Amino acid sequence: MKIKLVQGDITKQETTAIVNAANSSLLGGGGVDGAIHRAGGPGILEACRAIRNRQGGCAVGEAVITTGGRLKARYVIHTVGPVWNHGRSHEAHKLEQCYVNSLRLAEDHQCKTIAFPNISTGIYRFPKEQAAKIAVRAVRDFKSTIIEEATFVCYDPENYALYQQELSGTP
Ligand code: AR6
Repeated sequence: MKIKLVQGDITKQETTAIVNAANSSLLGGGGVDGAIHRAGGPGILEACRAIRNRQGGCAVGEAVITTGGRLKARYVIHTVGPVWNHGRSHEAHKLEQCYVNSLRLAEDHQCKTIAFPNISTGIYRFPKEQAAKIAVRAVRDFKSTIIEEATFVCYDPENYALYQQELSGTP
């Protein structure tokens, strides 16, 4: 799996799937979640509500998949990152699970390309450097015969610089 890094807005990505940093309610919110629902239109929320009715939301570290609505991406994979609690609540493992479970869902749906935001590093306050290390390791270690390319989409320059550093290290 090739790994790419870009700085920008994930809603503009032309990958088969984009990942959303959602919350357990799946009903939308601020940050990248708000941006994805705004850009993708009401079809995404409608699909999220159907999932809620079926399974009652989404647990931390888990992921669900919906239409991409009006986005260029065919799918949105909604994953719920951990709220940073000073490392006391297995946040590192939960964050890793977000990446792994999103990649598994992408494979189940035959996605060739996927784009990730920097899950949990906004409103959920996960330390950015540690989050970047976890994200890069989880994606590098994931061996796929279906997904050809994973893109990290960094919105803020601080995350972009951290990912540049992390990705320039030995694979
Ligand atoms: N494209 C890519 N990345 C973005 C964009 C965008 N358009 N907008 C923000 N980011 P956050 P969290 C980056 O707060 O910390 C929501 O209310 C941002 O710079 O969106 O996982 C949910 O509903 C940051 O690096 O997600 C949850 O309640 C990263 O996305 C809660 O926030 C994640 O920041 C989830 O918090």
